Amino acid sequence: ISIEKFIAGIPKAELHLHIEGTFEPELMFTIARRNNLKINYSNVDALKKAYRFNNLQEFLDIYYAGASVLIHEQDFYDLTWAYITKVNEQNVKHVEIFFDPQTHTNRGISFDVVINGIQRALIDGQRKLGISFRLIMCFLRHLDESSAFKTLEQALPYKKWISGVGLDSSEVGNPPSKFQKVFEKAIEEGFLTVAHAGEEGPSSYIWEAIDLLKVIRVDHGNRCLDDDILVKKLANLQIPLTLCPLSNLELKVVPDLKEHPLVKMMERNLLVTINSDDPAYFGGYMNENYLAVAQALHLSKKQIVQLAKNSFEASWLSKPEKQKIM
Ligand code: ES4
Ligand code: ZN
Repeated sequence: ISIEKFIAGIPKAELHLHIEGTFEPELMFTIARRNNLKINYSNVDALKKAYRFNNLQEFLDIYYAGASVLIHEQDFYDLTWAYITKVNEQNVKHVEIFFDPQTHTNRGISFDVVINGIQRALIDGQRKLGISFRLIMCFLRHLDESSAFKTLEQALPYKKWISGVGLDSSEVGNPPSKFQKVFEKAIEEGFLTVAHAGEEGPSSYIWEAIDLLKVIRVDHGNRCLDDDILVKKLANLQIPLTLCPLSNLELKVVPDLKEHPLVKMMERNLLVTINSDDPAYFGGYMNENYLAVAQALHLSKKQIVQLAKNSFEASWLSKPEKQKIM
């Protein structure tokens, strides 16, 4: 059995996925046209050619521009449903997805429109395809604390749909400490917490995410290997890291997948998982991410199975739900 088929056959969970990052160029043009909006590129091929990034910020500029054609609830439904059908083909059984409300509310789209479209597609995915899900609301860290507080207020009526809050966007210069009070309030309101940390930022940002934001999972966390005490803490507490190999390659977080820290992390007993981050922009969904690291790092079948097991272990499914799937 080929490594491709082996990976495709294993049930997997996706824990680090920005729904706005699943916006495929073809769907982007379709939705732009029906909303009478112009895209800065003349066609799908021209748009795809722009997907070459030297760092996180160059990607974010294009990602926010792409998301700006999403206007109606049906647009958010179509975006999410396209992702769900894609993961269904890849034997992904459970997804925990991020959405960025401020990307939309800042251009006049109401919070309700965004969450209603996403939630309805997730419910359909559960009913029709048996894919379970959690929804995580991310604050944009390049915006200020008061904007994050306002977003948290808007989320309160939807508490039963939102399992947790996260932190994404431009990392360097926007440390977790900037959002300590917002996360404190979110925890009081019953949300779980995660944060992007140590993608481009230093290992001290991972410490802040754990100590100040009380995160129970770290998104990326690549830079933790710079700090031996931090590695021991993450391993002892089995705080999961949601790694995104093709994202790291495309954003030049690693120069080559052969340099990816995944195996070093496994050797240090860290609970690491493989995820796709923004698959429409980085050239691969879950199976492509697994395959790319399996080939670059010569992973054994045992290691691949371990990574898939980790994805359920690190998920927010309840114990009985985990036992049913794993
Ligand atoms: C993101 Cl790869 C990445 N890093 C930080 N913020 C993000 N938002 C969407 N993708
Ligand atoms: Zn991310």
